Amino acid sequence: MPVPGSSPAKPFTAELGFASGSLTPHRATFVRRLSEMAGAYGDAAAARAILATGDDPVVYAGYDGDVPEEPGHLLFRTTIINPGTVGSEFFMTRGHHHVRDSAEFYLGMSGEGTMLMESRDGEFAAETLVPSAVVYVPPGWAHRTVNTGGTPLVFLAVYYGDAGHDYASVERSGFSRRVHRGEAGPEMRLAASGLGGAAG
Ligand code: M6P
Ligand code: ZN
Repeated sequence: MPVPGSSPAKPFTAELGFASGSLTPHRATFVRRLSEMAGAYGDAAAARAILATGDDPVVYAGYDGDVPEEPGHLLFRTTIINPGTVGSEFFMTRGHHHVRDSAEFYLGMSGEGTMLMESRDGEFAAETLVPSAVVYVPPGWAHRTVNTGGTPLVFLAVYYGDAGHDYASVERSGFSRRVHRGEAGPEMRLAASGLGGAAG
């Protein structure tokens, strides 16, 4: 049954490039550079130092499936997070809540990473995102994805057409944990402040 108000859409098939993150066909592409999210990183001086060199690295980019952003549809988007760090903190997405609390799932396609998730009452969870892993984000959990490897982290995300992105709460207080490059590998550290309150 068609959902009232939704635009008519015909069945179609899209093709995923598991290594590149390409999506064919796609409705749009997006690119997120460091200058657009420098405040997300714990080490603000390290972010400023990178930008001061005149470099503005692409932290992540992706492709949107050709689906309307309307109730009843499922949006799907690939994301490619480049390898890298700001100070010792790994490259990551801005992270968001959905405007309308609703679930999402991620399929790992290439590379290795960690998904940080935090509920509205401050409960924290982390899941490993690797090829073939399907990570479920329940309604009401903010989510951020971190590339902990040395190659691009590529994944597919599927979410409701009317989920919406709410970045404000994450920008205000961040997540309670950050993922850093440690001597023996990735390390999860308590952030100075987070959605769940002060920690550390
Ligand atoms: C995934 C999905 C998208 C999201 C993207 C980048 O593909 O969760 O909805 O936009 O990651 O994350 P962010 O919007 O937090 O920068
Ligand atoms: Zn989401």
